[in-house]
Amino acid sequence: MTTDWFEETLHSGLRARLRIDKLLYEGKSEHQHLILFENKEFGRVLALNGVIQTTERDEFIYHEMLAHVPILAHGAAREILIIGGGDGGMLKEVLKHNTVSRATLVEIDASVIAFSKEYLSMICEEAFDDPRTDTVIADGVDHVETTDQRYDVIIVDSTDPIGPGEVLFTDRFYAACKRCLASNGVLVTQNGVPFLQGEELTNTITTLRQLFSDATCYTATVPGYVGGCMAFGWATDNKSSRATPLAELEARYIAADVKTRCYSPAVHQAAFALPGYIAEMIA
Ligand code: AG3
Repeated sequence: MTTDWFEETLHSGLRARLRIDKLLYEGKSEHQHLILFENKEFGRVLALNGVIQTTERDEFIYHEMLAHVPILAHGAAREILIIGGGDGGMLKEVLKHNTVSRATLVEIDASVIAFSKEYLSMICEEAFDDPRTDTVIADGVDHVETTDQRYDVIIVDSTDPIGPGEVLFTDRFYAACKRCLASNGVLVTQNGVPFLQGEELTNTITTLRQLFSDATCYTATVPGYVGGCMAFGWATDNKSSRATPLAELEARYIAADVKTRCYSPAVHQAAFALPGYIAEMIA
């Protein structure tokens, strides 16, 4: 019997391999190549164009840290926009806040959503059926450039800047996000693993600093994204969001009554303490 391995092809000098214990799906959509398999350590693993997007076992770390940090720092977020995130994991976290009145998810690839409902229901749960969910199949850049809606929090749950995700790392896109943020709005972005993708982080934060009065990044370690911690971009014109005192975050967290396994107010604050090599990248 031969053993099949999935090899991630994201980084040029590093190849991570995960054993394919059971292949559940493999195919091509209009936009990308999809593979879903079962792995002993990670459970179900979804990769797009050869890059791991989410796994059953560690998705909570990434989704909780990109959803609850901006929402609880904002303190009164009602309108949320998710760009990408077709697996529904981010949507599920956002909807845990009953103060959220609408979550708009803009995904370019309808097949990822259909696919996730079928094979990744443990990740998206009932999120796509929530009455507060507005699913839009469209180009993320077009949406932020043309929508009349204003959002309190925008979460860019993108792929890496290759293929369809590339435009979500441009000056044009970030400026358009700013256009549709409400006052006091917060933008957060998926920015890769700084140890291996430092240039990406430098470029994003440099651009965000030109657009917003407060722009930085915070980090979380997600085991399925190899190469060290992940960086998340943070941008807002309300400097006090990032400075929200711990006691206030705790009060908001308790009031929100969200169940989390990674996020806590203390983890939230600590995530903004940057290791020197990352601070240097965005200096
Ligand atoms: N999208 C982020 C995947 C980033 C992987 N990048 C990497 N390993 N550098 C995740 C979508 C989950 N909703």
